Amino acid sequence: MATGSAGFKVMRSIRLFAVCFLVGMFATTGRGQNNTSNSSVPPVVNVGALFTFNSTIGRAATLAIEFAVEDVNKDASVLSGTKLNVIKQDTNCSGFLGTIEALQLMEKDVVAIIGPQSSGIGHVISHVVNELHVPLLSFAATDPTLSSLEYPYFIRTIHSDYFQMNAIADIVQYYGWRKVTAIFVDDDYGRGGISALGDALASRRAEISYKAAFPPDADINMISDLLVKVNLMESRVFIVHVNPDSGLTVFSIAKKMGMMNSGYVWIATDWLAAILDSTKPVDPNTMSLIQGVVVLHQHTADSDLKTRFISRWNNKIKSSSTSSSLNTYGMYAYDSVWLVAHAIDQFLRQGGEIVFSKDSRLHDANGSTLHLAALKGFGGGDQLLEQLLLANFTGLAGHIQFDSDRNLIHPAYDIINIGGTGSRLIGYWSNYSHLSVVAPEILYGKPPNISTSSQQLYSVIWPGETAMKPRGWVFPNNGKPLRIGVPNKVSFKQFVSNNSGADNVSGYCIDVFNNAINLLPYPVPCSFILIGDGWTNPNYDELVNMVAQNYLDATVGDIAIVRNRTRIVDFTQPYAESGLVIVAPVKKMNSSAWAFLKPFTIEMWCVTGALFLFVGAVVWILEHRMNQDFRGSPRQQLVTICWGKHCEHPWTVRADHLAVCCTNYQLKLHCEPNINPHSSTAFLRDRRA
Ligand SMILES: *C1O[C@H](CO)[C@@H](O)[C@H](O)[C@H]1NC(C)=O
Ligand SMILES: *[C@@H]1O[C@H](CO)[C@@H](O)[C@H](O)[C@H]1NC(C)=O
Ligand SMILES: *[C@@H]1O[C@H](CO)[C@@H](O)[C@H](O)[C@H]1NC(C)=O
Ligand SMILES: *[C@@H]1O[C@H](CO)[C@@H](O)[C@H](O)[C@H]1NC(C)=O
Ligand SMILES: *[C@@H]1O[C@H](CO)[C@@H](O)[C@H](O)[C@H]1NC(C)=O
Ligand SMILES: *[C@@H]1O[C@H](CO)[C@@H](O)[C@H](O)[C@H]1NC(C)=O
Ligand SMILES: *[C@@H]1O[C@H](CO)[C@@H](O)[C@H](O)[C@H]1NC(C)=O
Ligand SMILES: *[C@@H]1O[C@H](CO)[C@@H](O)[C@H](O)[C@H]1NC(C)=O
Ligand SMILES: *[C@@H]1O[C@H](CO)[C@@H](O)[C@H](O)[C@H]1NC(C)=O
Ligand SMILES: *[C@@H]1O[C@H](CO)[C@@H](O)[C@H](O)[C@H]1NC(C)=O
Ligand SMILES: *[C@@H]1O[C@H](CO)[C@@H](O)[C@H](O)[C@H]1NC(C)=O
Ligand SMILES: *[C@@H]1O[C@H](CO)[C@@H](O)[C@H](O)[C@H]1NC(C)=O
Repeated sequence: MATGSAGFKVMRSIRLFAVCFLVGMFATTGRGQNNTSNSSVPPVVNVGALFTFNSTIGRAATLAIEFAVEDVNKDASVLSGTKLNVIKQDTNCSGFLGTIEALQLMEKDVVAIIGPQSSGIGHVISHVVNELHVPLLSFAATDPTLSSLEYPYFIRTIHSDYFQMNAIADIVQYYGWRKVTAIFVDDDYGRGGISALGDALASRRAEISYKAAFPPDADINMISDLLVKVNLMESRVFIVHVNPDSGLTVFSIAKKMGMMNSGYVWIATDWLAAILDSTKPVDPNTMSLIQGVVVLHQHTADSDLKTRFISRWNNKIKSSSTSSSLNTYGMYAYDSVWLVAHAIDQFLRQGGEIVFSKDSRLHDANGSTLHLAALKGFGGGDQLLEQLLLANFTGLAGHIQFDSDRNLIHPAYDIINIGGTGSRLIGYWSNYSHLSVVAPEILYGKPPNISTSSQQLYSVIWPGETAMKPRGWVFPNNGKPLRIGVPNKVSFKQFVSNNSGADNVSGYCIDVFNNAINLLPYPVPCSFILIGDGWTNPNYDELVNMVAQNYLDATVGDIAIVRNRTRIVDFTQPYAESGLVIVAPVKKMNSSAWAFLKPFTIEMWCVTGALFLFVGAVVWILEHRMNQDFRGSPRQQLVTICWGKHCEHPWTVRADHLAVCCTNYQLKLHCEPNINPHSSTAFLRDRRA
């Protein structure tokens, strides 16, 4: 049964329980059909439209759909001979009503439904349309979990929040934040979007550290309680993904709580852009709430069509006071009508017939008063769906075409920074090249470049009128300063000493500590607590124990790092290095003139002397037969052995001696008898020359 698992999804919404039962009844595999109509070119084609009229999105959609129907019926090339008739139903922001009204539309021979606006209703009636083969074209249900695999008759004519959340994750990554807090409305739209955000952040090694969800009908107290909780958390990057119709409440409460000041980062999804687009000029009170917020806005390419449409829209709303300004949802609603018109046109051209059949299993025989038998399936649903997915035309919001995953091609967002009474475009995000300051239409002509170095945004003025990028988080012990124990010493006050009050300590240790704290990229509030009575030095083991027992968060002082202390607390690197020291008893030594002999023992000196004579003897043996210098009386020869050749300048003689030993007779330092020692030059001469 197709709805076995799908029924489970519906159960998410308790309010829709009754509907869930009803949907279960449609679920069958085979259907008994009865053709009721068989005319090849019908004079009228009915299309349903399902949204909340009195909502930010709905007000724009109402007029956009009205314009679109007018244009389609005027255009002779599309649906010639057939009138497109849109039957609108108001879901009034209610999942229950929305579902009932969707069922009512099915009784009215609609070939497709434009809507629903709400992702929650989208989930429920997707089951119904799957059975009745009526395609749903939602221009506002952005929940990424409304996937085409589970709901083949659901087509999203707007970009899925999957892309928007990837855009936010790229912004978070661009600014180097690691943790964000998500504030969202706890319905299918909110949960689906935030779950996509979690996935997108995870792939960029960031995370949602806290998910703050509030129910769709939350009152001011609930939201302020939630923001109080959020404010105690570590992250200062808030992603707000709520409904346009209640979203500004979050900001007005945040502003009251001082959460729109410097240090905070607020990123809003396109709901805020829809509000700003819809109310022009924007109320200055609203603008004052959202200073410094970064907003995503569905990117729509500029075109003549768009320009003409906007001026037509503005002319229209001048004459009728109730309508809103055009927002992107209105553009997508307009394009959805055209999409349906093109598809029906193709469907009829290919010989398709608009035939409705009753589901034989929906008889009211067993006493039900729900008139379920009135629900009719569209016989040509498959072919129409096929035509819808083959769409290829340029609409108001850009090129309308679906990729193999049934997503609209070229998802892109404008990134806007609110400041003063207006907003500033700081860049674009596109699925193609991610963050960039160049419009996506230009980028599509170039090879995609998503390298980190190519990501670029213009500077942002953050909340609190600062251009400096907020750090994005605070010390988690928010508000409570760290308790730092300081020994109240009597001796060695240079290390630590109390000045006059308990909070005023000074000394070398405190200076080191303060400098280290200042090097941290975030402020850490500390309070110093003096330990000890000031009459005797405190017991440092007790001081260390206080940290271990969590009475203190840390302690600062001239505390020695010893083994049993390291077992219970962590120490910093020592700032006064004593090194590894071995203490040994000192032997008294009497100093004398012979102290210079101390380095070597007597035996060592003897060996050194013997070697001296031995080398001389070896040299004499080798030399005396051929070298004149080694001849003469025995006394002369003895001097030569011990001292080298007798010469006026003793240095040159020694050099001679060494040269002979080392260079195997090749070179000889020649001794000049009459040289002046200050300008002496030694000649190197090849002996054999
Ligand atoms: C439907 O149209 C076909 C021709 O296209 C015709 O043969 C058939 O009789 C029609 N059926 C009804 C019920 O009108
Ligand atoms: C279609 O319905 C009519 C009565 O409305 C009935 O006579 C006919 O047999 C049905 N045809 C089929 C194929 O069920
Ligand atoms: C319904 O009409 C279509 C053509 O319009 C035809 O192919 C189909 O067999 C008919 N179904 C029944 C049950 O008569
Ligand atoms: C639309 O809703 C607002 C509150 O959301 C309400 O004040 C207003 O009266 C409603 N307008 C209509 C026409 O129902
Ligand atoms: C929409 O719902 C609200 C309460 O949720 C109700 O006050 C209002 O009358 C409803 N509007 C319509 C047109 O049903
Ligand atoms: C109505 O009830 C009878 C017996 O209670 C059952 O056989 C029949 O299938 C039911 N019909 C429908 C449409 O549920
Ligand atoms: C879409 O239409 C354009 C011309 O308008 C054509 O060049 C392009 O190939 C079409 N794309 C597809 C996928 O059919
Ligand atoms: C988005 O980009 C990814 C990878 O770059 C690509 O696989 C996907 O098809 C794109 N989606 C759309 C809708 O363009
Ligand atoms: C992407 O952009 C960066 C910086 O603009 C550039 O250095 C790099 O070569 C580009 N890569 C490609 C593939 O174009
Ligand atoms: C701080 O030291 C001063 C003397 O320098 C002493 O009078 C005072 O009582 C000490 N304060 C504390 C809290 O021990
Ligand atoms: C701490 O004491 C010094 C002088 O001993 C004084 O200049 C300084 O203002 C004091 N600081 C605080 C915070 O009391
Ligand atoms: C560390 O050892 C000393 C002496 O052995 C002892 O007095 C002290 O209590 C011990 N300290 C800790 C924290 O165990």
